[in-house]
Amino acid sequence: MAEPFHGTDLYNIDGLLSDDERLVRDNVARWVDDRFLPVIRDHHRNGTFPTEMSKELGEMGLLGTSLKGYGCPGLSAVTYGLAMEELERGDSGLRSFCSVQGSLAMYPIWAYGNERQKERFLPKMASGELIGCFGLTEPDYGSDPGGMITKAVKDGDHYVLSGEKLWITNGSVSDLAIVWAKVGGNEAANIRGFIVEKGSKGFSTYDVEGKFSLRASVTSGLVFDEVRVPAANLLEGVSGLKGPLGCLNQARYGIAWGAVGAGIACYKAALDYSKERIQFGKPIASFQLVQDKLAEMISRIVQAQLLVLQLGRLKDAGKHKPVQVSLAKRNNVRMALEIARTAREVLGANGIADEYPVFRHMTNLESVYTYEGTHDIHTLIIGREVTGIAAFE
Ligand code: TGC
Ligand code: FAD
Repeated sequence: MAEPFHGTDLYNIDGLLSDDERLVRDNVARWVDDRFLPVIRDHHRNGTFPTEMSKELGEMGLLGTSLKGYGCPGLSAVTYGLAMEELERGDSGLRSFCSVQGSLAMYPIWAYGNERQKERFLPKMASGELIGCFGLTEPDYGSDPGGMITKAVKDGDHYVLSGEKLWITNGSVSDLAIVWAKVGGNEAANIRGFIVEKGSKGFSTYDVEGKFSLRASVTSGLVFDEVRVPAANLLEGVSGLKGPLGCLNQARYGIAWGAVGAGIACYKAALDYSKERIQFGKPIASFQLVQDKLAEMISRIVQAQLLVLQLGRLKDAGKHKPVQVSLAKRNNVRMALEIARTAREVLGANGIADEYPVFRHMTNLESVYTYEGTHDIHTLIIGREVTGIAAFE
């Protein structure tokens, strides 16, 4: 069994981790190397995700990693982040699967649901027996989810749900969807969350075809044609946009770590390749221009690792703020995307072939740059924090 690659640790960041944190990270790293990397190329070519691996992910504690109780592992935020970094070293689609399950489908039940809902759904979701998705984005409302038009009308002991959600990760393979809809008027304050179960009459899904990015991830549309959802499936504990945004804080945190993994995969591919590829009679690694690229990549990775580690420590101490999550997501995803593009250049023509992971990561990262709040939306969140002036409209 190969040892996990730690060749980016120029700053002994390993020494800042506890034994338990390293243990979980190394176990996830081995699983990614032994179980996931051998199959990802075919899944990427075929546009499929190995959903059957969900139970293995559950056994490793990667579904709802930092949630406590109800069969969830209750591990630290840093441990969760390290695990996401290793998963995304495999593929952004793998980290997406776990982000959506843990942070966007389980978290709202855990944070806003009642005891009955938690006991009914969370243990089976933690084990990977039940899969969930998160329906916030609509065809006409992406960055501005407060404008959503999906609505839920109370009718006796049910709500009748009508509308459509688009770009929903895991949508068509999910047993349940967390769906955000307005009850009453058009104000964002009326947004409520519902657990919509697969098989509900009037609830259908379709898959987005022709994706060039996140090919090894299921992306779907959800259609609600007067779906009768039992009132018992309302998430009672929250109303307004802060419900879904609270979930996004968790998922964006995981992405900030995950992007480091994608960056490391591309850096390692470029480093290895540059030592083996001979041009003008020498390994290309001996040319100053190539070393400049490698030095830039490793510098950016170290900075990103230190950023998320400090964010994780703040989160574990209960002292982090959403704007810090925005800053880390924005910084680290751009870092990873730029590293992927540079690594592609170092690999020359081989950079566009799927024998190497670089182009796959590069195209994946285009989605990661856009979802969970686009790069520019996070710019505006930071801008609002530092100026006190919102520039969204
Ligand atoms: P704004 O006035 O700022 O806030 C409305 C209410 O929400 C509260 N709030 C937050 N609460 C928790 N966490 C946060 N990060 C929060 N940010 C704001 C706020 O306090 C307020 O509460 P209250 O009590 O006063 O009502 O809202 P706004 O309409 O101005 O919007 C702000 C904006 C643009 C930043 C927000 O809409 C936004 O973040 N837009 C981006 C949308 C987005 O990220 N969508 C992601 C969809 S899910 C996804 O992409 C999954 S990909 C999954 C994968 O495969 O990994
Ligand atoms: P738009 O909001 O239309 O933005 C288009 C461009 O305009 C962007 O560059 C944006 O930055 C810019 N822009 C928008 N508003 C402003 C502004 N005020 N100021 C300056 N620039 C602005 N959503 C879910 O709910 N659940 C999921 O599971 C999910 N999974 C996804 C998986 C994939 C593969 C992808 C690609 C998306 C997924 N999404 C999901 C949707 C994702 O969150 C949205 O794509 C994202 O929020 C952006 O919305 P949009 O695509 O409609 O872009």
